[in-house]
Amino acid sequence: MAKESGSKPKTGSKSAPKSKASGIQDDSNALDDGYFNEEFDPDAPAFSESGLFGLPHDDAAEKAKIHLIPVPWEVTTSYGKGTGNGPAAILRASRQVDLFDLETGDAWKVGFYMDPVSSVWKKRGRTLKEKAQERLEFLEAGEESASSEGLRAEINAASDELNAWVEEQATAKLKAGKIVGLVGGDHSTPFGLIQAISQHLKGDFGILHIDAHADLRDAYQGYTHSHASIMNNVIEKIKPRCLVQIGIRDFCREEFEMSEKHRGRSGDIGSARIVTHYDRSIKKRLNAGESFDAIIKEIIKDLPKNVYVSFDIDGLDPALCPNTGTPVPGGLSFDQASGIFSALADSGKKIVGFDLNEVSEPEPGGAEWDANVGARMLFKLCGWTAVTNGLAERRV
Ligand SMILES: [Mn+2]
Repeated sequence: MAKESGSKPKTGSKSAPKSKASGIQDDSNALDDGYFNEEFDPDAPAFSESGLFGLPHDDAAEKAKIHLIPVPWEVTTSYGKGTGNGPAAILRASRQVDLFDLETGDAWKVGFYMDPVSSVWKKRGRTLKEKAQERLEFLEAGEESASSEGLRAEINAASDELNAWVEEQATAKLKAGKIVGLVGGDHSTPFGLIQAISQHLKGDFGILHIDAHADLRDAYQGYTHSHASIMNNVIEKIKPRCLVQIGIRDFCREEFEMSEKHRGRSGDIGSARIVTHYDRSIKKRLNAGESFDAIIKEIIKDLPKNVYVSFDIDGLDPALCPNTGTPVPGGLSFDQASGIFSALADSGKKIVGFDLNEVSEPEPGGAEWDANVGARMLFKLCGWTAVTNGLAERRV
């Protein structure tokens, strides 16, 4: 049963959770480093002011193994809006998520912690979004003018600053031995995190990119760090060992050609720079009777052991994210997407970091469906990250 936020937690009604009837070795000592005291009841309703997933936040920053950086930024989004408040919406919705998971068991015990949302970046993002809107009006009226060019330069400079800030936050956490994820915001936000992880691993990692869009544009509307250019920037400036894309169904010729140009031979680890698996190609194989599990198993063979997951929620069926910035028909089901993470675990790969982006806040008075799905996907990402790093035991 789902938990209700706002009700009083039943602290002290049970002792600390023990490793339960999972048929696996009791590893509760390995997981319990004191983050969760005896008062914490994982099955009780969450506090309305509690941390991510209703976990307590006293000492959480220090003790939790998985740290998330919220980035309330959507300056370059072009169509819908609301992803700037994604982190706050996900935090609220996350308190409804039950902690015990059929697949990852009690992985939550390693601690999943999200930093407070930066009010400085939130305010700055909001101001710049208005300026981007102003520039769009200039562009729609005709040519780029001196004043619209000034706005473009200002936004590009701010994006560089944001990337530097994210990189600095992430590097500090990596040095403190944390595993780092990021919650957007639009899809431009994880650049600094990917940069930090690349430096931490000396470039030895590949990217698994789940998205409706290829995000391979060489700048979009004049913005170097546009949400539509993230993977182009990552390929050109960070140079991971490879980029494997899943769910792609909305892209332009330039992006198609970039993918073709960089395509390596499938299965040849190291030479495969970009391998794009179009949604249509996967659906055709499913329609012809292949299993999703078999297809995914083959797809992830192109990835090296260290995998960074970049997850745009619009990679899912838009029924699961109707308010995202740029929804596209088609896409993955929730179970297919989380099945990709279990497939990574099956194949002995390690999730070295991740981002979840483009989750939208609810419309005023509307349901928080997008954030609910986003929070549950984030929980799966955190859980499988703990498992693939050997911090928690999977149940099945
Ligand atoms: Mn997208």
